Amino acid sequence: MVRVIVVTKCEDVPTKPVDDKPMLVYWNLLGLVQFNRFALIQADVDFCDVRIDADEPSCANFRKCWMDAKAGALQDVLDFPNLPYFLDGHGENKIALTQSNAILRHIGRRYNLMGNPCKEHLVDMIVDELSDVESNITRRAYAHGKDAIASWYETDIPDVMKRFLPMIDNSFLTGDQVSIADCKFYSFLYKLQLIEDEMGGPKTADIMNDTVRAYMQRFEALPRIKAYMASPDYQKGPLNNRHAKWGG
Ligand SMILES: N[C@@H](CCC(=O)N[C@@H](CS)C(=O)NCC(=O)O)C(=O)O
Repeated sequence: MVRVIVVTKCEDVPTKPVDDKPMLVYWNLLGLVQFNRFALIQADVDFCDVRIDADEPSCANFRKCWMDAKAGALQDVLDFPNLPYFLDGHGENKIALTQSNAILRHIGRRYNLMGNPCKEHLVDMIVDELSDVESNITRRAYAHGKDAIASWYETDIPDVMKRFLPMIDNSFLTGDQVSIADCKFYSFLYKLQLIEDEMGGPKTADIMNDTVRAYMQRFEALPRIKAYMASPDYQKGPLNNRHAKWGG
């Protein structure tokens, strides 16, 4: 079960779990958090999905709510204050984590979402590989905009997908069991789909092909993911903050 909380005031940025529920905190967007939300949902964790509203880029308070909390109360809570962050437990059992992949791995280990135990090394590798690839989208979205993303998509993505395709033929990435790598990969494919839609449909031969579509449907058909996606708690966008040149 998920409880969504939208935060607009610095003092509401969480410094500890509320009602003993784990808290996943990020901007009010998908960016580096959608895959962590999927992982918590698939693991059936009762958690708070805290979304900090950055406000309008033109306003004096833009991102201020977060920046004030980061410079203030969170200094003693997080070793490396950043977004996203994840809080769970108290006292000796306290977890306070930043780095989206560290959070994802923590969820994977704690809630048995690492897939087949013989393939955990592949899960680790895929998660980091996807971060490298996705950083191309983020960088271009904030610094350049739509055309730069479209041309990167056309030149680089066919080769990226060629490497993933053999892994997803009739299965999840590392076999029959879904893992955190699938949460991250689905969220990556979701971004590719947005890019294609933005480009007015597929311009590059066969990236979102039958195998990819079947894989996405396999993930979407997981009962908890399916129920989540049909609920008002599921966030479809935006991808980026409002000051981005694309996806904001
Ligand atoms: N490598 C970090 C990157 C974190 C990051 O760049 N966070 C951005 C949002 S995508 C942010 O706005 N952080 C808040 C800050 O820099 O104060 C991760 O994967 O979590």
